[in-house]
Amino acid sequence: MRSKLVLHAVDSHTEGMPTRVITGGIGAIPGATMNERRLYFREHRDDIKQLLMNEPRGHSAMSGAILQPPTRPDCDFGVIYIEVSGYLPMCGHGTIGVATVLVETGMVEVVEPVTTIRLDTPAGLVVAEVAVRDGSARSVTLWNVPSFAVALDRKIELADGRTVTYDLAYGGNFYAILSLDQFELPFDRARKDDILAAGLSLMDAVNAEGEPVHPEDSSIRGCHHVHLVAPGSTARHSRHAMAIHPGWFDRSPCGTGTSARMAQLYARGELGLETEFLNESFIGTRFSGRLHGTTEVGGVAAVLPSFTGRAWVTGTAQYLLDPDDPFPAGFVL
Ligand code: PYC
Repeated sequence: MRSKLVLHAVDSHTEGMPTRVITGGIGAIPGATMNERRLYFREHRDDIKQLLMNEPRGHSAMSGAILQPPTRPDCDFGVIYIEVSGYLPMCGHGTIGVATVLVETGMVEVVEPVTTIRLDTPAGLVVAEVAVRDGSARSVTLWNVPSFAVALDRKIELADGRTVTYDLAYGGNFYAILSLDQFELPFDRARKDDILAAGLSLMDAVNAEGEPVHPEDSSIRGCHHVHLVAPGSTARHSRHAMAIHPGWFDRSPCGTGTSARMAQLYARGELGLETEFLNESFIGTRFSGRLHGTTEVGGVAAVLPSFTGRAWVTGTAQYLLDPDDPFPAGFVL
């Protein structure tokens, strides 16, 4: 057995969505902030992301997180999020996976009933409160970055000539949010290809009209997630399909999407502070969310969200790269 590298991983899933947590083999990435490290890794080490996320080691909906030493003194660990599709500023299901792995491997001091872990993410500070019983992580509540609505009731024409109305909100990533009804599609996994195509057509149109840009950090930009709200959803219990660039669905209820959705509902006057919001994924798994207060981000009115979900460790691995491997960066079919 020969290998050019050895990448240590603990694999997990959060409410159905995988997070491959890279615990060793990469070292500290250059950069004074976690976002600088994200951008450095994207430019100089994308081969490693591709190797870990693409087939044959990953798949077209693969997701992961690279543990880093923090760049800020008030944090325990830093995190770079990786996906088949790129490098997210923040990922909710991924952070629940990270916090669970840190507790269950003993990489942090485990305190019962709650272990608090402060995480330095490219989008900012995220605090994880892990409910621990008998040494096992039972659930994770994340205090996410401030989230905000960018626009409500925007009309846009799609490539097929259809005009739809959507809201745009930020919860660590930008989300276009609209009802699935506007595409005359049922909330049915048997129609997943049509639902995905609908989401991607809106994503293309939104970005063609002008990428959304974070008011404090212009490197956080673009709409790569479309939140298609199922019929019958309310401001207290919502179901959705989350279409993600370049063409897959979140299996989890999407933590940054839950935060964006709560910010949108708050901006619409439909969800108050300290009110439980249940968000259900396309496969029926749930996060429970809550807004705790208001703030502002670069002059934009924002809310302070948290959400709770659970992850399970699924395995450990050392990923290798044989010097003769014909697919050193993997492939996507
Ligand atoms: O949970 O924030 C999330 C997320 C983003 C993309 C996939 N999951």
